[in-house]
Amino acid sequence: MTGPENAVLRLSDAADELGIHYQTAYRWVRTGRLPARLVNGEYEVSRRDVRGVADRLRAPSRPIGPGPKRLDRQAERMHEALVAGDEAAALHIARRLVEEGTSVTELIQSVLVPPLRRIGQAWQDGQLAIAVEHRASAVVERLLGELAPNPRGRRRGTAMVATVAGDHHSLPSTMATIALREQNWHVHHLGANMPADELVRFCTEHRVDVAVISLTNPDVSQLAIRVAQRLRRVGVPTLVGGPGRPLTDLADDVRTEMQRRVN
Ligand code: B12
Repeated sequence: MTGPENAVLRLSDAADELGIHYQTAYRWVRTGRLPARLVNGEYEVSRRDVRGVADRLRAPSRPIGPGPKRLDRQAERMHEALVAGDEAAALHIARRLVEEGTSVTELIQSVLVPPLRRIGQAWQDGQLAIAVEHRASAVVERLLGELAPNPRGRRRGTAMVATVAGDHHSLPSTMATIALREQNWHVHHLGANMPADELVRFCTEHRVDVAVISLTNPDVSQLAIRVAQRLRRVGVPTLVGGPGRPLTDLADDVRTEMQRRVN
């Protein structure tokens, strides 16, 4: 499937690209499986959405996971477990959701990030001790270590994930690493606080296809942008991102960034 990510396709062309009959594509639009816009009586589909559907078709089938209400309830229980420092309970909640078919990326996004943000906010507002926040972050680090996915099949390419020098927020970079590994990327996770020169050298020496710089400390955002520019100059497509954009979109973002280089 080639062509710019933001191109708009007619439904019949989208069906061809997906290798399905027009009627099937039409049914998928009606049921919401393939997002489309009706323009002058004809459906239009973005290539980005076609690729998303194609990826889901290729992905190994999983049992259908718990719905948003259950995830919300479990996020509430996760919050209680993390505030109490109850690691066994936190691990139990996470393991059960994964057994029920939740992807680790979805678990991160829907069940771990909301309580972590709440805990962070409560610390900021002086309602929770810094020790409680640190303990919660440490529990999540270990929990993610336990659940780290290791999918089979051909790798999509090699990625590097890190934060730049001066950004000590390692947890978001661990999460980005997991999101990519779950999408079958081979990931070099260099962790937090990476000196710029070393980071650039590593990516060129290790034939990295895409670099992801996780940015949480706003004091170093200019440095992160400069490192991204240097990496792009040496031919490594690079994304810089942090709080705000969900990791469930990271694989799509990576593809768009790589496509930008091709075009
Ligand atoms: C834990 C923490 C720390 C720990 C980090 C420990 C660790 N191992 O990571 C320590 C103590 C080191 C720390 C230090 C500091 N911190 Co701090 N920290 C936090 C805290 C409480 C939680 C951060 C966290 O892990 N959140 C949970 C994560 C998982 O959620 P998230 O950030 O949304 O993460 C998502 C994205 O990052 C995304 N993502 C990750 N990579 C990528 C890449 C791409 C391309 C994309 C699209 C997405 C993406 O994935 C994650 C999941 O969706 C936050 C408070 C908060 N409300 O978040 C402050 C916070 C981030 N820290 C802050 C600050 C200012 C600091 C300090 C400068 C000083 C201070 N006030 O303590 C120092 C800086 C140290 C340094 N040099 O980096 C600020 C940032 C302010 C801002 N953004 O404007 C915050 C928001 C608190 C605040 N308001 O004061 N901190």
